[in-house]
Formats: sequence, structure tokens, C-alpha cells
Amino acid sequence: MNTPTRVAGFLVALGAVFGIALGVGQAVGPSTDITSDTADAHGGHSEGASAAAADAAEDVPGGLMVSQNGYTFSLADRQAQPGRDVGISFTIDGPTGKPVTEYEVEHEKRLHLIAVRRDFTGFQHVHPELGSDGVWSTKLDLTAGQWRLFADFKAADADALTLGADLAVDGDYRPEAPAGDSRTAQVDGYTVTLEGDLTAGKDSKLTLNVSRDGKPVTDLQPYLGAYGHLVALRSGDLAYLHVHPDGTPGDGKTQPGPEVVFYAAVPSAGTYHLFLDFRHEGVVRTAAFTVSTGKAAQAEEKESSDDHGH
Ligand SMILES: [Cu+2]
Repeated sequence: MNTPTRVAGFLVALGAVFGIALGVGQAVGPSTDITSDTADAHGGHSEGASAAAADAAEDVPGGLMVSQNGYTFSLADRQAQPGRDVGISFTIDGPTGKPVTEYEVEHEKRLHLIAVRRDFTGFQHVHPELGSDGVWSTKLDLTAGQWRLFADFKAADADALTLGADLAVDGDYRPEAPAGDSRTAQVDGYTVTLEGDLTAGKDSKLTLNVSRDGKPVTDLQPYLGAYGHLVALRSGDLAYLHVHPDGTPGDGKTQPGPEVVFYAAVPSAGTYHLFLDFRHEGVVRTAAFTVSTGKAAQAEEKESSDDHGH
């Protein structure tokens, strides 16, 4: 689908915030020509309507669009063969149409690339190499199926963005059935549990607890400036959600495990897939969880309605 790429031009022309709102409609809706006349008509209902549009645009999660604010995530190839070390390259094309070469460091890297198979059976978080020509290169471990790639970056003198692009990996593909909620993950002898509830529209506290062989792990190593890095993706559209760690290593109060605390802001009720990267004894591992919003509230409601029944 080329539409979002073509949309980039007028996103720049429109006001930044209102432009994002229109961009979403373009990215997910049918291809139509929105002229500046129709844009004026949309914005011209009343001041309240444009304020609402601006608010809505600010609430749009990352990762849903291939182009935003004039920046486009451009994969060299939208198809790949499966394999353990598949070379992937891409550019982030800037408002001038040329690949961006200047980035600001965030979480210790200039760009974070997240690759997820759309049925959530594959997850990788890698840091590609940037060539002087603006071409990013990395290797991914890819199985057949539909993958979503997220580029999380901040171009110099621009806002931080997460853009998303699809990558089709050739071969026979049987999607896994959607996972039910799971709050305990096992990885390489480590057990990671997740406590806390996700609430739509609120910063929700999540506490992850890392143990090995039944013993709490108290010597986690910093990874990307924190004792863990958490990515949250919404089930259904893979919206990429902002999660920030509570405390930084060396601040005098944040302990290196067994608990790692995050605040996740989820925009809507639903199911979310969470991937925790943590580093111990020099190795980064990923623990995966599935959490639905409002489980505790629903359980309470059910309990009280059961009581009424008796
Ligand atoms: Cu990263």
C-alpha cells in the first residue's frame, strides 16, 4: 500500500497536529484525495471541533502509520525469505524526501527496531547500524508469515516518532491462535511474573518480578538505561504504546531487581501483548505476557452480581 507515502506531502502542508488526525484517516481508510478545501471544511465546523480533533490526534498511538510528520519508514524490500540471519535494510525519509542521517540518542540508541510477527509468535528488538548514506542495516531471525516492523527514533530537531511497516516473509504459514491472558513467562530458566492491572486512559503501574531457580534475581544489569525495556502492543492493530520505566540505575533508590516497575499508558480497553527485555549475566532475554484491561474490575462486578442472585 503506497497511500501513506503519498500522504506525507500534504501532512507537512497542513498544521502538524491536525495533519496527524487526517493522516490516520488516510492511512487506514480508502484512498481519497483530500484537498485543502476539504481540510478547511473539516476544521471549520467550530473551534470545539478542531480542538477535539487536536486532542484526538495527540491520543493516536505510535506504530500505526508508515508516514507521519513528513517522515516515512521505507523498507528496501517489503518481502523476505525466512532464515536466522536475514539482512534487512531501510531508510527513514525526511520531509525533503532524502534519508535522514542525523538522529538524537534515545534510550542509548539512535534507533530501535522492533520486529513482531503479527500473531505475536516472534519478537525481536535490535539496533541497526547506520550508514553515512542514511541506510540502516540489521539482521533478523524471521519465520514465514506477516511481520510488523516498528522504527522508534527521534530525527534531529524533530519530535520522537514510531513508524510501522509490514514485511511479508515467504513460506507456509499457520497463524497461532490468539493467546489468552498470561502473567508468568519462562525464559532460559528464568521466571518473570507481572503484577498490576492495565486501565484504559490511565498510567497503569506494572511490576515485573524476575527469579531464577526459585530465587529472586537481585543483580540485573542496566539495559538501554534501565533495568528493563518494555514494549506493549495492542491486540488487533499492533498499536505501539509508550511504556516508561520507574527509576534509573544509579539514582540511589532503584534496585537491580528482582522487581522492575513500569508505567504503561493504554488508550483503550482490550488485550495487550507485553515484551520485557532484561539483562542478566551479560545476556539480554525477552519475557512475553498477555494482559487484558479491567480484569479485576470485571471480576468484582461479576462477584457483586452473583451476590445479588443469591
Ligand atoms: Cu532498542
